Amino acid sequence: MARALIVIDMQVDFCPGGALAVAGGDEIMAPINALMGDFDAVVLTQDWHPADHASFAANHPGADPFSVTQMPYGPQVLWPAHCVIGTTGADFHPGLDLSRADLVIRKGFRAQIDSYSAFFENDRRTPTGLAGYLRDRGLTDLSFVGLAQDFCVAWSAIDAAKLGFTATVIEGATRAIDLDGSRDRARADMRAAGVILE
Ligand code: VGL
Ligand code: ZN
Repeated sequence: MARALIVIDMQVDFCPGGALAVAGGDEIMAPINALMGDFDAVVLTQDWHPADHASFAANHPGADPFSVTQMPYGPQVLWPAHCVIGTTGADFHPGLDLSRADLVIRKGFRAQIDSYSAFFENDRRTPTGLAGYLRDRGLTDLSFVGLAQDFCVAWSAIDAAKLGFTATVIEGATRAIDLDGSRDRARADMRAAGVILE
């Protein structure tokens, strides 16, 4: 049984001062770096959106950031523009140790569809390819850390459990956006899906 640490979206825009800052996002850099040595593999995800991405409120005239719209694939929160391809905000936070990463997987690069999960885009059907990579390497036991606990971390961990991986979220190495109770909901959804919260 080989173990992978999946580090979700530790990028400039999700840390204090960034376009979609998660409170305390920078506090988890050191704990995440310290965890890397305990695993057989380290995978980083990188939220990676074109400027015309459909998840940006600015691309929906009259819509406020953090409002919800209907997409062909279901409800979608409209975010402030963030992690735009080629901008500093899309870079990994300078405090993150990149030297141990075996794989960087980018997600959200299609303009018409968001991708919270590291495994499937928000239509819940389009795979990112990560499951195949992990299975090919025999990495069956996955621990999730990073940002944001109630969106990309939760969706990734729930998909991992559904796909048959052992999925753990190391809560002390995550921080949440907490939009209208989304943190509590995400924790309940993760538990219901068989994700271990530790
Ligand atoms: C995320 C909202 C939009 C995340 C990414 O990393 O949790 N949240 N894009
Ligand atoms: Zn995003």
